[in-house]
Amino acid sequence: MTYDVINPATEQVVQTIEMNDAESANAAVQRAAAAFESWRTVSPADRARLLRRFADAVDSDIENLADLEVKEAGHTITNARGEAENVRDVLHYFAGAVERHLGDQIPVEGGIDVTFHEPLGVVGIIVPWNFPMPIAGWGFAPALAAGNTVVLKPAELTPLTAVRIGELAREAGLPPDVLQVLPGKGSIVGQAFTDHPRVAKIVFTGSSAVGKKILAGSADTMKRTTLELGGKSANVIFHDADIEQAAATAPYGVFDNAGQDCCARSRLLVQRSVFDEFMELLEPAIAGVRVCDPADEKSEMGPLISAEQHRVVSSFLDDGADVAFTGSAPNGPGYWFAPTVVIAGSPNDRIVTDEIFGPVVTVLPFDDEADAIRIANDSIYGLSGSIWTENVRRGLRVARAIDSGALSLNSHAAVRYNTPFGGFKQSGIGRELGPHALDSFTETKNLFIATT
Ligand code: TXE
Repeated sequence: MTYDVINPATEQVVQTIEMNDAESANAAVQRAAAAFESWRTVSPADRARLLRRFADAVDSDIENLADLEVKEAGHTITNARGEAENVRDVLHYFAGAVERHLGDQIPVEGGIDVTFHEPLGVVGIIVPWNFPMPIAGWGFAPALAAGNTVVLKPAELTPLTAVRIGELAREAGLPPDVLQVLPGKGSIVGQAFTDHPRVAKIVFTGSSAVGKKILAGSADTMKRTTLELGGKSANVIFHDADIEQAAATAPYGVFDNAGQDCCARSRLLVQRSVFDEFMELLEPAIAGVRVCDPADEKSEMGPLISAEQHRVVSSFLDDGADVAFTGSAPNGPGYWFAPTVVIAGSPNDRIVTDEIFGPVVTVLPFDDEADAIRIANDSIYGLSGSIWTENVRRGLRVARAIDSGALSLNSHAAVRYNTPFGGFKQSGIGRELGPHALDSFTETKNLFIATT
């Protein structure tokens, strides 16, 4: 079976790719299980050396990878370069981390007690289309560093960068079958990973619906899971914020990657006393977002990923949404959608509660700090969010009170390879990245050694 990868900015076919079936997915898992037996015995220092060579190979291919990301995902060229660099950096980070992943020596009676971090085995990584390169790297870099082997399924819409990264791994000298990239359908290849008894862990980023399916499907063989799912994060603007900066940056907190970002601050909470002032500043900021050909160095926002995603995002405005203002976007071809600001009606409206995954932000006024915290937490999700205030005490108080995994104060930057990332509530289970990520790719083994 083949699949046409479409450029979302032009609607032209970029490449036709061969899809794996369940049989080839199962065979790949068996090969990965065989490769694990030798990869687990490679010393951490030698694994680190190979991962650094892999990072160097990615580094020499950044322009090519970025070009593929622009074509298959519609990312702006500047973002796409940053995403390829992120794969390089995350490989270096976990190459460095694995030799510092220390066990414990615990005082006990009658002997010595020590702990080891043992690799899990085969890790299945299922990647979405919104950030194909970094999300793949956040899974395979710690998994490989810890001594696991990996089977990785990119999203149907965006397999090209993953396939190229798999080639770079081999060119850099990673042993065969240690990292296998298998384009295919979620319901076939992704499902095969979940069903296969030799897969020890699934790392999944995608919709909450599929995440729940994977969690249920993993129960039978007790697979470990890391799930990074949807979000409906809040950007909270207090009256004592730097209002100009908060308004100038608000578009980038939600419209990055055309809003197809699980961290998108798609609920804009503005204190009533500064509401009008803020909205007056927001309108020109939204108008200023440069939505154009993502290959253009000046582009700040590309198209949506597909005609289907365009239909889904448009449907949120079909229910009579109160649109305050919009930015601009090119006409077709391409799945373009102008940045759109909507004033919230009822807190139960779909546009307020559901992840839209497009460039639509809903504005909600609030009265005081308690009200802001209540609204921010009124969601089944808890992934990201921003708080804007010049009052440090307030900022810290509110940050502790919001049930969310990756917050920022007076900033929208919340995701870094060296800090933990993941969600509260239905935004997922577990944390990726940061100093503790290797824990979730290993089992702790305790050994007691008798001395008497
Ligand atoms: O996601 P899916 P879709 C949200 C976002 C978006 C919606 C739908 O709201 O509009 O989900 O996107 C694989 N077993 N997010 O349909 O289906 C699939 O092939 C195993 C948020 O693209 O969850 C792909 O590789 N795998 C999110 C991956 O799962 C299966 C990012 C994600 O696809 C499978 C993406 C199955 N049964 C979408 N079915 C985020 N957290 O950033 C599908 N897949």
